[in-house]
Amino acid sequence: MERLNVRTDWTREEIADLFDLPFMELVFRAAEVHRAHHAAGEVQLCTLLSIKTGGCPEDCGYCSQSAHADSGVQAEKLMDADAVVAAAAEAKAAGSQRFCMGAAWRELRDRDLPKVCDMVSRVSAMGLETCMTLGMLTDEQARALSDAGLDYYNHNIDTSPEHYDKVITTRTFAERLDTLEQVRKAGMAVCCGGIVGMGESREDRVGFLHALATLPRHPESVPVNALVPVKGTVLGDMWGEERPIDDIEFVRTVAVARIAMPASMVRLSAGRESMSEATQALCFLSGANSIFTGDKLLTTPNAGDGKDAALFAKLGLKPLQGDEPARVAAE
Ligand code: SAM
Ligand code: DTB
Ligand code: SF4
Repeated sequence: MERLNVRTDWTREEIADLFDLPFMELVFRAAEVHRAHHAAGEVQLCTLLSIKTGGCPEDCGYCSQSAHADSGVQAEKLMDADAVVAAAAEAKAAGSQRFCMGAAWRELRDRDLPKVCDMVSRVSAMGLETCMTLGMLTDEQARALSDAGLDYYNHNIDTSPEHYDKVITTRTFAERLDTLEQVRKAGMAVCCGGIVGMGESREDRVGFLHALATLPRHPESVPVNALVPVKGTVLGDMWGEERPIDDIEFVRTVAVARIAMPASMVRLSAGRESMSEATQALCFLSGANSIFTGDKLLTTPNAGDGKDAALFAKLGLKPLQGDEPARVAAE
């Protein structure tokens, strides 16, 4: 077992072999790795806020906020910092430990930098772990966000290098890796994951987790999203209400992520709303230890605090009580 052994030299075959394990064996091993590195009964609560919604020039085939989609999501301006701080206070009062702010941008513009830095420093001063996802960053922008106190930057690779071009054409896989490097250089922790259920193959899910687990340093936070099909997006229209992945294969993906990246937080992200309690329980058993709470993600509905509190009570889970947010030394 990979107890206390964080490796970045995984081969694709090793990742594929994990996926191929009998399901019970895979879940058992993932649970063992999880217990060796984390408090198994604790799950981090995160709140997500869309600080700038819609009108994005990118063509990500899953996204309701792409200007290429016909999803009905209206383009809005960047929110006022006061309104963001008020939403963060509500999130904290509801028990959230982490506050994630997302903007529908291809890249951050310098003219918006002071405003987003103001949001970061004020939310951070409330004792919340902070994360932002604003698209591509220059190295100066990454440094400014880090100096403002941003703990994590989210930038997903989304899928395998091979499947990537079938989902997004306006930004390359290599550009995603460049942005992650800027984030690392500026000393912020990395939040990086992707989406399953976009019509990718098992081999693509292997390639996706292999790409993450062989980064020079594992992302401290790994969101695993299940596609939320949105009408008017390429993928939403292709798959309708039905996700082309079954629950057991989704749990396998979470379990392999846990084994391959033992020390990372694995976030059961978008898609929980349409997941049974039993499937979510299997994800927690397999090492998922973070969720988005509240009744909305960025533009789509989420399970909601009431449902989550009931699920936690049923499963005997407790919200993670974090200490200091994870900061990493600049490289
Ligand atoms: N615009 C920024 C960017 O993409 O870099 C940040 C916001 S973007 C909405 C963040 C991530 O949310 C995407 O990379 C994708 O993994 C996930 N996401 C977006 N729409 C989704 C959907 N319909 N279902 C599941 N995950 C989704
Ligand atoms: C991530 O990987 N998932 C979150 C967060 N990072 C920004 C976003 C999920 C978005 C789901 C679709 C929506 O609500 O628009
Ligand atoms: Fe834009 Fe991000 Fe949506 Fe892609 S995922 S269209 S970059 S908001």
